[in-house]
Amino acid sequence: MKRWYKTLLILFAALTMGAFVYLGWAWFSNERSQLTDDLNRRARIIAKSLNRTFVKAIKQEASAHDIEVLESISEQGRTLGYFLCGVDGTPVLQTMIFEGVPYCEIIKTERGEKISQVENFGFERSAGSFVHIYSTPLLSKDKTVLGVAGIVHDASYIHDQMKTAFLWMTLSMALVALLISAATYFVSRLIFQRSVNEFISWVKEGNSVPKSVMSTLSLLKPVGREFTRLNAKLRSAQQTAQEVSQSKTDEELWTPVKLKAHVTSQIGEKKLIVVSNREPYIHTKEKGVVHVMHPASGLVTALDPVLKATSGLWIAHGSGNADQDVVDEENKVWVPEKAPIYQLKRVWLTKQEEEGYYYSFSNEVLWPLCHATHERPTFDDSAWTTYNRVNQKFCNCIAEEFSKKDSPHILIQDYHFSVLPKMIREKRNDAVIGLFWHIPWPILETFQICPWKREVLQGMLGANILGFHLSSYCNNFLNTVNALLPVRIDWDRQAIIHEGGTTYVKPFPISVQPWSERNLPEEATIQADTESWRQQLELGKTRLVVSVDRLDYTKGFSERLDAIKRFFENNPAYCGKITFVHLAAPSRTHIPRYREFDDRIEKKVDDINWTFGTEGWKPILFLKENHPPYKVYLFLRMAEVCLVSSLADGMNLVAKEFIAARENNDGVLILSEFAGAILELHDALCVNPYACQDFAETIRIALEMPHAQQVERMTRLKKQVLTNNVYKWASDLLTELTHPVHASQATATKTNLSKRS
Ligand code: GDG
Repeated sequence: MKRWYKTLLILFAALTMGAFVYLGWAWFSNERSQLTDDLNRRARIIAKSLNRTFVKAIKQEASAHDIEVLESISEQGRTLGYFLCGVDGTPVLQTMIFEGVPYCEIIKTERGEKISQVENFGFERSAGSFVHIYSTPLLSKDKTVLGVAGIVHDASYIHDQMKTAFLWMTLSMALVALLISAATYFVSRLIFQRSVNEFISWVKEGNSVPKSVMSTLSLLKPVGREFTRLNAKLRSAQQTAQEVSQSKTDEELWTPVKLKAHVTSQIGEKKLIVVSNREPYIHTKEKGVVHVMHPASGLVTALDPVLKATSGLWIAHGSGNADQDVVDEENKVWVPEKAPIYQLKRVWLTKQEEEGYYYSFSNEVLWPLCHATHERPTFDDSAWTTYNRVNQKFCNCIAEEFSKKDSPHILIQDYHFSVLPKMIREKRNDAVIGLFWHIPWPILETFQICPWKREVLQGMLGANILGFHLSSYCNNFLNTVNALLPVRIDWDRQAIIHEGGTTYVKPFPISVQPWSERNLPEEATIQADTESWRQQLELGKTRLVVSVDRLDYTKGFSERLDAIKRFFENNPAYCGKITFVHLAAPSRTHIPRYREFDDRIEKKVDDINWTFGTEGWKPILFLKENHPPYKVYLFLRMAEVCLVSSLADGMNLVAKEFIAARENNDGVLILSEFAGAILELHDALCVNPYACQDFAETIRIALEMPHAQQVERMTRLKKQVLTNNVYKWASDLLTELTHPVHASQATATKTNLSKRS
């Protein structure tokens, strides 16, 4: 039932009650005033008819007959008597003892002066009975006040009648109130019962209480919310315990189960908040049906189990076209849908905010600046302003989650949020904040062209921990900060000591999730699908060289194509025998630079295919679309060689995914010396993508490498990748974040500050 309907019902009951009370009171007042009016009228008639006699009496000119007439009024019905007061307010003549006659008072103030006729009346208690008193000034012919005449009536019958009426009214109102309350109660019960039953059945089934049910029960909402939270925690703990007891994996190997157990022991009851631009679950709507999409991203893969283990909160930009439809009033949705364990809180951005913060400042300033691939950043003041505004928006959203008791633990992802750590620190000084930077950090000379370099650095220093993939990026960052800000660097501990505290800068090389965990089909199906793709793409018996990248200028597409062209020029015998397959995912197509880049690459591919292609053979298959992860896996398995030609790359996950996909431990990885992964993958063939001739020659060497050598190298590479997988990365990062040093530092700064204040 809608909330407004419930409110309306209660309002109706309250209004009806109010109306009854009002009507009862109006009737009561009306009765009373009618009876009073009767008495007033009667007293006025008597006073008028005796006026001459009263005047005579007050002037002490009354005859015995006059006195007799006056005294006889006490014998008439309810009239008890009269009184006369002089101009000084003292009684002159009276038929009954009547103490404290306030009705003579007016005369005192108007002594001897001319006034207009003023009546006075009221009820008094006299000698235990209830009387009505009417008084009126006695005037001479020239309107001079001579005194006051008063008529006294027995009013106890009014008192009795009103008492009885009041009793009846109270009784009947109590009855009406009882009836209305009973009716409201039964109607409410009737209406709410279904929702309560539904609520109870959700509780019994152990699921989270859905929004539809919650919204019908505003009174039970806090209970429902608390229940959902506890249930998620319980589910998470149950799942972890079950998985730990079932897992028989190698002690050395990091698995989601081991990560969960580790994180639980590290973080305990504390709530972990992860912040990223990209959300881990996207709700989309097609023909009115809502689907949940789990984006293929290393970051999501690594942090999803962490959130599941802690039953924490993930805050991200809500980008799906059905995202708004599924969230509650706090913009949160429980995920995963079938067995909710943690909450995803969505931040909504306007087109203008997305344009300035994401496309412009993040991807047209920080992305080219940090990759330093000779692409000039586009500095734009308004984009910087919007970037800050959006970071502040995320900060406010995070602050809504702070509990008074515990220091919040916040793990921020990537260059979209460089100024967020400082903003959070300003709101909550005891927060423990980590920022992981997924792209390289350039040398000082490159970074310092940024007009807002100090603001970016100061923003980042709000974090307790700054993570990069490589030590070299950490060193570049330390050098940059050292040169641009008034700080002290502790080079041994890789720490920056600044006015806000200490920020540690450490390397955490990211990695991949084993393919076996990604819901792959049976081996027979994989084989059949491989064959089907070969037929579909008319690959015949050609050998495959694969590349998988987002269509981004940093990935070295152009240089790779130059090397392929040179390879065919140098080795014409390979024509018709090798096919280079590019799985290219369109990326940031809203940015003109990216659209122009796409066009240039397509033209280059066309040129090579035109130059070397023959009837039935294309040297390059440029497959431009968002390929499903299973297809990526099939091609990484199908190919003999994988080409990664990044001009600059924080790590490069594709290189590691290729290694992880090699079922038979064969195949060759050609890896750019400018990809972060090169530091771990020593058995890859290293190339400088700018050196066209060497690159082309390396392709030939890879294609001609003896099988035994391939296996020897690939076995070592695989051990490296599987041991240092994405779960190890997440565990190292969280261990550092939850390290007691950071929590104690945060508390110490807080104590110092409060002492100062
Ligand atoms: C940033 C840093 C760092 C690619 N095409 C498709 C597809 N992919 C998947 C790959 C891989 C991921 O996207 C790309 O990861 P990379 O590491 O290669 O590159 P970036 O996107 O630039 O990532 C990078 C990374 O963050 C992690 O820190 O390594 O240096 O630049 O997983 O398989 N996936 C699907 N369809 C595609 O068409 N499903």
